Amino acid sequence: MAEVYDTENIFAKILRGELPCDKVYEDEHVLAFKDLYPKAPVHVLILPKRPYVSVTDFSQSASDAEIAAWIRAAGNVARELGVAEGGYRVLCNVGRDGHQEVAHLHMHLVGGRDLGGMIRREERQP
Ligand code: DGP
Repeated sequence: MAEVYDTENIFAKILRGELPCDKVYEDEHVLAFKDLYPKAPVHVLILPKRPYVSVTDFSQSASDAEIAAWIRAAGNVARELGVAEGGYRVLCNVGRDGHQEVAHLHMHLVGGRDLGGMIRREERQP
């Protein structure tokens, strides 16, 4: 089933120019801007401009050009912001278990410090 896109989500408003953002990259298919609540010295959100909820519908419905632009944008942002050499992390939160807060697909690109291990281990029962 196709995911229902809420046109009033906060990133839709940013993409329409109704709310401001601190833009770091833009092309025909992609907009990237700084996360308002950064978790590291570099924390950028990279969005396709068209309305996709998550990787799930993007991977099914986006054009090859959109998919290529999105991942190329990540590399461009990493190089531009100086984290390509030291390393960084890209991730997408999806849905409930992924704790996705904003229902417009976005890739987080974080870096500028040692990011530690990837995911907290599940607490073991005694
Ligand atoms: P996620 O859990 O993957 O949906 O993360 C959403 C991120 O969006 C979170 O790191 C905080 C960020 N964020 C929320 N509202 C705004 C906003 O209005 N502007 C910007 N730049 N970032 C926002």
